[in-house]
Amino acid sequence: MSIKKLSLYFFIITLLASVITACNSPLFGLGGKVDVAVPGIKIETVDEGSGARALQNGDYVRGTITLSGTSTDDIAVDRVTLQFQEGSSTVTIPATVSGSIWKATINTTQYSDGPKDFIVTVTDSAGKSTETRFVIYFDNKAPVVMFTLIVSTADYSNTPLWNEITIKGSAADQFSIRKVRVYIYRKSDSALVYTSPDDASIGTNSFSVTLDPAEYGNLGNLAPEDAYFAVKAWDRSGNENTWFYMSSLITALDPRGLTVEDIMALENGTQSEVNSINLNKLAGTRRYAPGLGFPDTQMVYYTCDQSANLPIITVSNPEQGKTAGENTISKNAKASGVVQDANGVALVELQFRVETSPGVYVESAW
Ligand SMILES: [Ca+2]
Ligand SMILES: [Ca+2]
Repeated sequence: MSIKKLSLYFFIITLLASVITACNSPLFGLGGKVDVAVPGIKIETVDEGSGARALQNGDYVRGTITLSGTSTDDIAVDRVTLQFQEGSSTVTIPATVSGSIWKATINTTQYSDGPKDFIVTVTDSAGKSTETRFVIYFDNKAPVVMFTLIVSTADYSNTPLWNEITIKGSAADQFSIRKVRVYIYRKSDSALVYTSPDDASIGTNSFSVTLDPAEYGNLGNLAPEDAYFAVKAWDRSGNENTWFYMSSLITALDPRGLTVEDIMALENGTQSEVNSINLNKLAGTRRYAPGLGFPDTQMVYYTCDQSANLPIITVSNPEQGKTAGENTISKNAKASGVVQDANGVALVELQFRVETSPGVYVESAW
């Protein structure tokens, strides 16, 4: 064997040895598969305790939430973590990973309300990572609602209420209001007689409803009747107010009154006093819907009395040209008249009485 041939063999052996050594290098995964791809991560749903729904970027959430999504990798996902800023510190929440699904549960009440920029990071078994970001708002504060007006539209009185009534008010939230509903209950049995539409058609930040007696249960139609009024507002994350305010009770504390935003500032503690009213004074004016265990003094009710809204009947003299005092009536006499009512007339019935002999009367049927 020549020297040249020997050196060639040596070179081949060296190359084979280096290939065998390379099999133990980190470039090769178990079973010989190479981890070449970065892992994938998706955020998909949020569950606030009533079932998972698709998470939209910029969603509003409250209470304890479970965020969930999928993670993928060519070899194996090692971990998924979520992070957001709380003031100047970073909150890190590890997700549980099961197959391709990851889940993380967060009690949002432990953090401040506001927008949270989430970074979700997935790391694979080779240490490669990918992140995705989204924003959700934590909102655990209920909206503030105030009635500014409950009056009879015709005369702007609120005792008694009759005919068309106008109900106005305003609502506020540190983020935004989703809907407002006005309720009217009969006081005698707390039966709900009116609920405003559930489609925000009555407005949100300021609301206004005008109702005919038929729309509020014909309350006070036969005899004066009391009615409770209540109002509820929902914010975007679903918080509801448990009490509401009356502007008239607040102006009784200070004639300058408060806007619904002032009330919110006092309730949320961003202001301690507005127009000489602090939270303690304000809390004394809170009012509640019936059925929550509060006494009448902490509810809002007015008397409804439709007697100011009776039909107006005008009957003409049946014997034209003669006064009623003449006490005579011809064979062809006709009684006619006019009935007027602001809300329309449902039925007109007539009865007459004839004196057949002195002191003896015969009445017609109705
Ligand atoms: Ca990988
Ligand atoms: Ca809120």
